Amino acid sequence: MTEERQEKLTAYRQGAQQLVAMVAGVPQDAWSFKPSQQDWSIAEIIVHLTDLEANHYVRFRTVTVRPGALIQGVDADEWANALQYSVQDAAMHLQLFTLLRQANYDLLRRLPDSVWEHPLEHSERGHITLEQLFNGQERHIAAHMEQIEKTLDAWRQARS
Ligand code: NI
Repeated sequence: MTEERQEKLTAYRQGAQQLVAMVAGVPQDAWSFKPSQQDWSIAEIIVHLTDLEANHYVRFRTVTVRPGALIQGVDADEWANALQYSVQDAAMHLQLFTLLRQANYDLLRRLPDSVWEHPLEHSERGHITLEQLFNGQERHIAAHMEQIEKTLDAWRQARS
């Protein structure tokens, strides 16, 4: 295992803890607040993160077992609307996210180097490796944690 990959795996695992810590500070009233009609609420962001983690639960396993597998991308807004993120139980999803990420981390940290090079065919990103797929998912949470901060700021301003 390269040092760089080890660091990314650690960051990936810590991402769940950071999200849980951040959300613990969000008042219950703020969870469903939408800064605008188009923006997601914090609850919807949590469901989105969980759906992507669940997708990657399957993707990481599929590509480990079957190199060259076809992986279907997710249109985030399409999923949010069709799956009614706004009425989903976000607190339950946060628990699910934490478990899925823990299970993914436990799988990934044991994979031999050769498996990290397994190719896959992503419907939007094209021909990539398992390592590139993981790197994308590791980075995904940061932008949404920033989005949660901004949404919370907007909620505070709307109340004052
Ligand atoms: Ni996203």
